[in-house]
Amino acid sequence: MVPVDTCTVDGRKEALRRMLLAREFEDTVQDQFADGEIPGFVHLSQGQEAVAVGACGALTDDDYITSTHRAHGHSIAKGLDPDRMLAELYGKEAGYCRAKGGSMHVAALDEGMLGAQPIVGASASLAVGAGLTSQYNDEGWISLAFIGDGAVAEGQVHESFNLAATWGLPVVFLIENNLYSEGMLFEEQHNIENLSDMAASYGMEGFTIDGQSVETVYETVSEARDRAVSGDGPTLIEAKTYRYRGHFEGDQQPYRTEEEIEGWRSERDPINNFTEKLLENDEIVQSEIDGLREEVEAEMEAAVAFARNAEPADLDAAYEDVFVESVPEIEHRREHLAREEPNWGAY
Ligand SMILES: Cc1ncc(C[n+]2csc(CCOP(=O)(O)OP(=O)(O)O)c2C)c(N)n1
Ligand SMILES: [Mg+2]
Repeated sequence: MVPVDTCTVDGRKEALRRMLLAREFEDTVQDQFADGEIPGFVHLSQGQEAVAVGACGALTDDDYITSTHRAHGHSIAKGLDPDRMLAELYGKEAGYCRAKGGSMHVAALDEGMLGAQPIVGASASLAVGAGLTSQYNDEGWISLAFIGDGAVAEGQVHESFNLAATWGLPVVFLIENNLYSEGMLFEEQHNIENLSDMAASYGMEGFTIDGQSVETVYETVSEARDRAVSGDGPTLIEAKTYRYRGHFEGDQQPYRTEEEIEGWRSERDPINNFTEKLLENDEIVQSEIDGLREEVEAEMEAAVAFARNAEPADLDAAYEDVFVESVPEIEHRREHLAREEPNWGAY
């Protein structure tokens, strides 16, 4: 994959391509869900692509992300295969989790995606565990947690901030403040304007940034990554952004107006504004942009064909991957305890 280094022209074009792909992926999911092809429940993130692409672009292939119920954009930005992503959503065996995850639980451990976490706040704790692994084994990679603004009202997120800061873990906490938590407005849930102000109380660096600018997100996360790998601990970043669709597909959205949504779409769209900037700076020409759009459309058409034609999930496999069969370290400990303390099981 071409790196998303927004400090170079090629990197900026790649950032645009990935944002277009993330948008096309979700537009496709929106349509296929409406047509009844995708079962279950979906949460879309059109409008938030600059956060996903800027952040994942600043990571290496060895770094991990953790995500929320709104994870499609993050997964695509991390480089997951749209075919297997869509197959997962379609309930097919070829999906990343053999359809056991669906939209809200996609995980691809080999590709740096530790999992979408619909338990609000859990993405933070999971990233802390990963960061501890990297630090403990001196492995040099970092973890980045995508967290919603609503999740910042969860206790486990604060425990995660505290542990990561106290232990100096190589973690980046990236709050996507899309101004809503389900139907609750940001100001109904928080009494401060910038969530990154919380960083100081944990002894972390904190930044509030424009989440509609892929370059700003890329630069801020790159610096946070540098701090993390240098042993300078975690960073708390709040990226202000906006989702165009409802909390979930089907949400009637009584809590906001069509004008508000259109205002963000027409004035603050991360893809349109970035495209205009590249055109103004003579870094891209319109035919190239059209070509990129056609490329991602074709990629998603192929993904739909792949997902439709893939084998349905194997129902007999439902109980596989549920219980751990044997973990040598645990077996060893169990034997040791049984020898040393025959009654240990009674506790
Ligand atoms: C622990 C927990 N509490 C409540 C919910 C129900 N719930 C699902 S998404 C959501 C809102 C999350 O808002 P935010 O963190 O801002 O993320 P966004 O949906 O805006 O991406 C809530 C309350 C849940 N899934 N888990
Ligand atoms: Mg939110």
